[in-house]
Amino acid sequence: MKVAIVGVSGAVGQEFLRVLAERNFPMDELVLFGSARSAGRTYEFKGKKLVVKELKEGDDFKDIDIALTSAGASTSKAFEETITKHGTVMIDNSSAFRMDIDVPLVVPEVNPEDCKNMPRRIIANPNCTTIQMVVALKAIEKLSHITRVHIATYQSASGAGASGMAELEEQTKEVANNQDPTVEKFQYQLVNNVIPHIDVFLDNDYTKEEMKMYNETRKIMHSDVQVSATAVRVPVMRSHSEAIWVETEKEISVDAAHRAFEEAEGIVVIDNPAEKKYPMPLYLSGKDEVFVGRIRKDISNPKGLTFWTVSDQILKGAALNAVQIAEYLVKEGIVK
Ligand code: 2RA
Repeated sequence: MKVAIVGVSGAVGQEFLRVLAERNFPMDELVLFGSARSAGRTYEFKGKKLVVKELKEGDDFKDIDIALTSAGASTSKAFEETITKHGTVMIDNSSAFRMDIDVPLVVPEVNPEDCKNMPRRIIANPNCTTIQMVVALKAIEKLSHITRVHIATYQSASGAGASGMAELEEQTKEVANNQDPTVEKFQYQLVNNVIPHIDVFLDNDYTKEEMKMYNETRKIMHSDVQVSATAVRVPVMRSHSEAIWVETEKEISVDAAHRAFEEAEGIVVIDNPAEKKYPMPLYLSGKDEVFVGRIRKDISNPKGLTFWTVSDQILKGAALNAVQIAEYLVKEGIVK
């Protein structure tokens, strides 16, 4: 089994290295690809130094079984042919192919079987906010069909990559020293602020980020569920939080919801308000799971529930989900 990482120098690319090593992914060789700027850099993997090769058209992917790609949508589109033409399965973390009808969009806890139909040898990794949400929604859907979801996201700086995290760190120091904060990656100062604007605004006055949650959730869950999101950037380093309201066909009790979350794959419940126990990004970054708390009836809707989720955007929101897809492909013998 030969695996490639494309975009290894980025925040998600670096997390691919860590997750593959930590989960001891079964492979004989790992090849690293990056831009001309990254070519020649070395990264350690399981005690060996690997040199980054420049991603170029040609036959570099001839013997590669799985390529984990996270180098931006334009790069994924430009190199689709180069990566897949010899049969390599491209598990792509960018937004390039997510809504293509012939590309499965997969969260292993929710719709793993969709991996079995990949005519273009591409499997798309959903947007980070969608991944953590559908892991939680899956538990509720098993109890009763979800007809409507409202979400408010509290998205960390890591969603804007390593440079986003660096800018938050820089602003924190500058503001502490009464200096004008550096504002390049985000629309405004992020420290002591929240910004209700992630990606570009569309004609319906939702942002592209918010419409990803509508479109991707319906594709992954094979559902007509109605979804309305407000995506907000908050001064947190690397975990996204989400306040979620669901409406279901049948009324669901809080106890039933609690049990469903407790029993669900990939979820850890932290929910004891009396003891001030609820998920918080500061304490859960670097962990694999989706954390669920504040589970309660939606007092405005007899068929409504509301709850809070936290998950590491770079891990389950990107690198871990992609590696879990690769693990599924190997377990099912889809890639040998
Ligand atoms: C963000 N979900 O948080 C987007 C891209 N990772 O910025």
